[in-house]
Amino acid sequence: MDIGDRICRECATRKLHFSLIDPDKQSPEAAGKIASFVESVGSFAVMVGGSTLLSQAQVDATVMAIKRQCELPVILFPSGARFLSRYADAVFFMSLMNSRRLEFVMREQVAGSLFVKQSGIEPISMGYVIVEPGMTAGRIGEVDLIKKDDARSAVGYALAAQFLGMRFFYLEAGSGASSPVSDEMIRAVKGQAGLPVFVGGGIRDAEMARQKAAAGADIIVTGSALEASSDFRQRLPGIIAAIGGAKD
Ligand code: 1GP
Repeated sequence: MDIGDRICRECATRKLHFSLIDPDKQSPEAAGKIASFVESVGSFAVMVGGSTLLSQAQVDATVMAIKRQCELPVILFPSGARFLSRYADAVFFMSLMNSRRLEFVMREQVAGSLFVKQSGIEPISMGYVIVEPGMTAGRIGEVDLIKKDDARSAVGYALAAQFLGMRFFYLEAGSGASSPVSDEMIRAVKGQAGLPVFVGGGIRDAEMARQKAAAGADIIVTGSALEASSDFRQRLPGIIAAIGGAKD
């Protein structure tokens, strides 16, 4: 079964946690150790990506180190075609739907599509939108941020993603956001759209993760805090347990 199918099947019955590792934030070896840790505490997949990557070689080295140290699916979360790695299992083939730049909406996808086909990594289609505060991803992606309280726009993007045939939808507040996407926005999106919803950006503890899952998030993504703080390593099992216990 391919990875997209596995995610769909699993998130039909339970909430999932994905760990985001940014190759720019630590050495490949350290990334491998983080991946081994997140696997041991029940994260479902490792996403690899970031807004400030330097080279494909940097992504390749990080993906290979992760693959050496853990057996979770490794899914690219790319900021551009030049950061794809043939060593990953899959790629979120996503459009940054609320960017003002055609590059991030469609041109980078066109530039990377033949590489994805020839390397055999599995493309998993996703509509990706950035909500206030947006952080680095919002700035670099030249995004017309969705206002925090504008659930109606978020619903519009989610339905557009669904009608365009995308498989997943991602509500992103930006890595390191001071506050995550609101419960109201998640509830509104899940109330209207029929596709699994990722929520990430600024989710730092078990209670926040539980609330987002209870509001309807199917998949919770955490990233930067994991890289920066060993304290978070102690908290990650609690976050994963809280997501697992959450009810919509
Ligand atoms: C960023 O949503 C992810 O794309 C993760 O955000 O680094 O704040 O956990 P954090």
